[in-house]
Amino acid sequence: MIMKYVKGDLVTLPRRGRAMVITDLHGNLDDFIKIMTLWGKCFNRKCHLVLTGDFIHAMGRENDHSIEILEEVLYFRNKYDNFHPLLGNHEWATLTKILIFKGGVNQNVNFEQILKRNFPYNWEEKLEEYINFFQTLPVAVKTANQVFISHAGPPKAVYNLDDIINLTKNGYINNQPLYELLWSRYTDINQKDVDNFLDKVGCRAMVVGHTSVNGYKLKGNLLVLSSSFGKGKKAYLQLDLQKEIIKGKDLESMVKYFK
Ligand SMILES: [Mn+2]
Repeated sequence: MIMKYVKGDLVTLPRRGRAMVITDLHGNLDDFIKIMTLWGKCFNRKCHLVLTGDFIHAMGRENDHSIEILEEVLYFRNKYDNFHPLLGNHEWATLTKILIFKGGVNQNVNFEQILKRNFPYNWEEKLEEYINFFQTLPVAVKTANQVFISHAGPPKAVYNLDDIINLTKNGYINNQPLYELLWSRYTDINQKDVDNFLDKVGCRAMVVGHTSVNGYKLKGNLLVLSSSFGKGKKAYLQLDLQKEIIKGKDLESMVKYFK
């Protein structure tokens, strides 16, 4: 495993090049292939690719390509130091074995069933392998131009960047800041909480997925993106790592749509 940019639970990106930020794939293989093709064209894979978690768990079993995506994500993470999958609440639920529902469907049961379908003889081993992999996933990215990227959030009880770097040291269960970083929705957070958090971690703007929007939604300094599973348009962020970012609005021109 190459961990050039990773310290504890945090990925730190330098003031150089670009980062593509992709949210919530939820087992959509067609979208994943589109993204990987796009990344291939982004300076020949020299751009950073950030997947902000929830690459697994679809609504129905027929179109759930979580396993195919997971195998690819594992492969690319081991091969490229600029490929950055992060932990989402669905990976968290799989590793903690805490039940999670989506569209009324028990996703843990669903995931076990697709594991059994793909690996009839060794599905339990594969599940352990995936759980071990999820435990290696960072929870956030901080860029040199002061952008914070995570699955959801921000969490309240975070006082400095070290709290993020050491976030999973307290375990995955009964860990309130981790829980909030993975589950808090922008609809339940006010702009003051976002700004307080950004202040503590030395950032100016924050990018999350987790809550479905029509492409993107900018709320103060918080940019919410839906790249695959969402409410219509599918958007990603083509983040210029050199540009000075002083507020959320500075990210807006870097939001791109999938054709
Ligand atoms: Mn989510």
